[in-house]
Amino acid sequence: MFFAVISILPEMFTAITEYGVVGRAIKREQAMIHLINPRDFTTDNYRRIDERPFGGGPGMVMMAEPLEKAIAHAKDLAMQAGCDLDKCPVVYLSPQGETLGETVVTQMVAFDGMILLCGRYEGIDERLLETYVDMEISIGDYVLTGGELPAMVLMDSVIRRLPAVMGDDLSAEQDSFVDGLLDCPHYTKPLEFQGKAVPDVLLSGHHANIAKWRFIQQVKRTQARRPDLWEKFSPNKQQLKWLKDLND
Ligand code: 4G4
Repeated sequence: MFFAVISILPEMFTAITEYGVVGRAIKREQAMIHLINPRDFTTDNYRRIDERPFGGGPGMVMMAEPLEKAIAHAKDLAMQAGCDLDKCPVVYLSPQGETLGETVVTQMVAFDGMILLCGRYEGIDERLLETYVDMEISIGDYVLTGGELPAMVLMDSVIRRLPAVMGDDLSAEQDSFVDGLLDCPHYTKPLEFQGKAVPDVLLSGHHANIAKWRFIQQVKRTQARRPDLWEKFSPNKQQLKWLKDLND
């Protein structure tokens, strides 16, 4: 999967490109992240990318022209990487966007790639956004100093869902939210910690009972913590049977 990130602080992205599962995916070329600094597309001696807002008021606004050139460069790179531009949307990370959830992430896993536009200051000139932005995404209802952290959150959530990255072992699909429920609890060594034992069923080696127990734990947690998710949950055949046993 292809990513081009347009940001005036490209160094921030080492947080994901050099570490952990995403860092490994990049080394293996399962995901590629191109960093594009709009400052490199300025023409003035000061390399200005921001200006005072028309109409006055506090703060600065990112100017359209360097960003337009940065987007054109990102699209060139996407095509060189073999992307169909219709499957490589320009995504703007902003507090005004659609909230990111596992449903949006699942849609994005099907793209060839994405061009992520990171705003700073008070945001970006509206005319650039109207012309070039295909999707506007928020990672939640809070304000940050820039779109860089949201862009990293988005890339992490998409890259960890690529089948090759998780070794095709379905562990990403079994996670919290992907199947519409919260995750079950997990246990490992030692057998006893702070006087607390590991639930017996997990030591039984009975795989069907373990699967059922984990599902029931997911249900109980979701009902207690996220009634909104429980309301929307639609069980498959097996899960329906387990729920019946629970209520009998
Ligand atoms: C666009 C407009 C995203 C981008 C204004 C970005 C929170 C999120 C930014 C701004 C962001 C989010 C500076 C307010 C950058 N903050 N919730 N900040 N601001 O996804």
